[in-house]
Amino acid sequence: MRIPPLLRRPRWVAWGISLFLLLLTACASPQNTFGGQGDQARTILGLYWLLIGAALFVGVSVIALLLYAFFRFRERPGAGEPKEVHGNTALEFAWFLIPTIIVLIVAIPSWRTVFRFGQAPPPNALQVQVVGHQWWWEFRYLDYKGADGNPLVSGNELYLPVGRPVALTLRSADVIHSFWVPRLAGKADANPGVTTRLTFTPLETGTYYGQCAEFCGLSHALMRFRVKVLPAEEFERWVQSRQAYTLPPLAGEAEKGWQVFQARGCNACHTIDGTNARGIIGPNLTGIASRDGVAAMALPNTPEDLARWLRNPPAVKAGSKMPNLNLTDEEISALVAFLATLK
Ligand code: HEC
Ligand SMILES: [Cu+2]
Repeated sequence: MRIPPLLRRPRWVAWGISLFLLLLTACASPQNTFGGQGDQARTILGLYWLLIGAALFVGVSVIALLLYAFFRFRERPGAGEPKEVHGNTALEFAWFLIPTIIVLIVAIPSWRTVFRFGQAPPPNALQVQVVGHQWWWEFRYLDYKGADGNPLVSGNELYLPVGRPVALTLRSADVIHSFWVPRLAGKADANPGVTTRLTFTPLETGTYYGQCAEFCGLSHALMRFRVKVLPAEEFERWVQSRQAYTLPPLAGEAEKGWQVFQARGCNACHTIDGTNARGIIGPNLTGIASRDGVAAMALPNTPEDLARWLRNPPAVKAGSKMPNLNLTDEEISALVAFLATLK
């Protein structure tokens, strides 16, 4: 068998294979629009395949007809002048009708999807208010009141029960942000002064990665979050534990850290449920120890990274609204020990 010329160059083959493998790595990404673990993401994915199908059909047919015309009607010796034609009613009718049908096949389901997800949320939907901040996310569970009578709040991690529709109302405390969890739903802008809505149903339990999808300043790329979709009972347990939250018994370093927390004014900006720390400038720190990351997932949640954050926040996230508080090493390690108790 003859080997095609391209395959006779091993280096090219190696490049081709590496490029293909590189493309494949994109498939495993946690922020993948091909996941479809939410009803909205799944429906949009269906539309996507329909569109790709229609585009492939058009592309392949046009190229095939073109190739046919090239070879069928190419100049042949002694064939003389080609025949001139003036219009062909059947052909013209066909190339009006076929594209119209294709446009309708694509447009009708798209239209229906837009209207389906634009409807008012069902009455059993969980109501959560999402507030975008430079550069972190606040989630307020309007259906559940904490011990102080205000809605429960979580920072940078949204907890949802699986299979129940969730009605998000979004706004921003400063500039325009965009809430996006590719595996669950489409994007929704969070604007200052205007409320937008996003309703979807998470279909599978798991941890889903989200990301601000609208440029919102220096640390926009570090404005990430996670959605934890839990079995219904586990979600209820989370709500109950949050409603009854109090500081665990503190001793040693952790006890000292709680003193530093109050003395250094952390409580002016941060809330810890069940304590006198009621600040609302920064994320609610209740349960920070069980979070996947710190500073809107800019860093993993390890003692070393937490210490790095506390030592100089703007060095981790340019422009951070948490200032460098010039904490001493002792203060930092006491704070890290204290924060580790907030499960
Ligand atoms: C002037 C207000 C302010 C003060 C004071 C402040 N913080 Fe913050 N803090 C913030 C803001 C705003 C963020 C969010 C920054 C970001 O992610 O961009 C933050 C983030 C954090 C985070 C990460 C939270 C998360 O959800 O990932 C921790 C932990 C934290 N602060 C601890 C502290 C401690 C401990 C102190 C006291 C030594 C303190 N902060 C003092 C405003 C403040
Ligand atoms: Cu943003």
